[in-house]
Amino acid sequence: MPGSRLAEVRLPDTGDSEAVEVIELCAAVGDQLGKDDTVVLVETDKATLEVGAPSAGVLSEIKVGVGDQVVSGQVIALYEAEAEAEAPAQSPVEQPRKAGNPAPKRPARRVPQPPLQVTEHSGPVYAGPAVRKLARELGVDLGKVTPTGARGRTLKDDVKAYVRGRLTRDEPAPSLPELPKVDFASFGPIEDVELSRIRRSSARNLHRSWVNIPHVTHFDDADAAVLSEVLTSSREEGERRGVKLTPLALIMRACVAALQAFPRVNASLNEAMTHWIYKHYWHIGFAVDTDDGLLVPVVRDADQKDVWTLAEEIAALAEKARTGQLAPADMQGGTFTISSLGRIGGTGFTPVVNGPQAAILGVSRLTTKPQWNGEAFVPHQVLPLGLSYDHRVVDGAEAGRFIMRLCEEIARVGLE
Ligand code: CAO
Repeated sequence: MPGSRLAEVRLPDTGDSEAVEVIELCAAVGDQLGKDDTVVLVETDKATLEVGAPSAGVLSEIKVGVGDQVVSGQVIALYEAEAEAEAPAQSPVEQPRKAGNPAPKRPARRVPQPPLQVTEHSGPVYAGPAVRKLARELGVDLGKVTPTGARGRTLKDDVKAYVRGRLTRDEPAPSLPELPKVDFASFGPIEDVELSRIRRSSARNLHRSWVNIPHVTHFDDADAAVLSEVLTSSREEGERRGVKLTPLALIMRACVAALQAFPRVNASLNEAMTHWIYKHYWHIGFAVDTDDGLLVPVVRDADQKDVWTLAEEIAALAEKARTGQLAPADMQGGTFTISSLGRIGGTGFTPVVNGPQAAILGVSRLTTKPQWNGEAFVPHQVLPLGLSYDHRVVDGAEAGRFIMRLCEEIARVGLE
């Protein structure tokens, strides 16, 4: 192409130290690309990323195929960049695509994604090379493994779960009875709506946590008089700072103090269940309710931030979650999670632990309850809490002490 030059499309920093898988080729050689038009889709554990052309041009070579594992910085494709475009070496920021939303404009031609292998056992097996390598090493027939990945893909965890199941076959099998299949349409009109990627991913994560983690939930009410007072008295300062203080920032601050006093609640069990991994950092995740499902961004180093900074970061991350802008790194490394349904309502609930974390705090609506003061019932403002924890990591008594401490921290929370 006269006046053009060969430029590269590289995989940007995915925030993942491991390779990620190419799940779709969205353009073909010869296609005219606009700036940021998607060339391939890659999938990390948490999100799907579109890798786009940094500038307009004509695609001349795609260096990867569906199922390939690629790493940050790797050249994905080459294209003849148009002369007027000042093309940087790589697209500056790749945003995860909000599931359910249409992809940005891209060339009409799409390369179909074939099944990677067909086995004689149970139909097509969709699995990447790393999964296949693991299966080969362990002598596992992938056709016998139940896939739990998006669109029926077999994941490494599925292979490991299959092997674990085989090894413990002589012991009482943790087999799950299947729910009955019901022909709903035979009882009345139905609508069949596909789940968004986020919903499918959170369904898998919740199921994995639920079946792997022995959950116990401990309930208590924290005295919320001071917390309410702080929220009211901080309004003016919040307006000055341009930050709205919500209960979550104060609760997060209190959680960090309690977690520091009870390090096991911030720990995880290793895979072999022989060691506790104590984390000397306090990265706190919080559940965000979005139109496309549940997302859990993480406030890093929450122990080093005052409540105003926490409030600012919570608001920014929640906004990113709701607009489909969270990067994988925003959702990684959490050591404890808070699920706050306070603004919605409810008197209590049992959140599901975000494994391999040890515990999750469910926060319900601030309310006023009668409390006996020795002579009479007096109104008492409380914040209802439900701490679900992995009973393999945290003992019941320890969880009880943790939540007592958390209640004390909430009862004296301040603006420091
Ligand atoms: N009790 C009473 N009111 C509460 C409250 C509580 N426990 N928590 C928050 N509120 C109030 C705030 O004070 C604020 O009130 P005003 O508008 O009158 O000032 C209002 O609710 C809105 O707060 P918010 O939601 O904007 O801010 P937040 O920091 O408390 O929460 C976030 C942020 C992202 C956690 C929340 O918006 C959200 O998405 N929650 C849903 C989480 C969820 O889906 N969990 C279920 C997961 S399954 O385990």
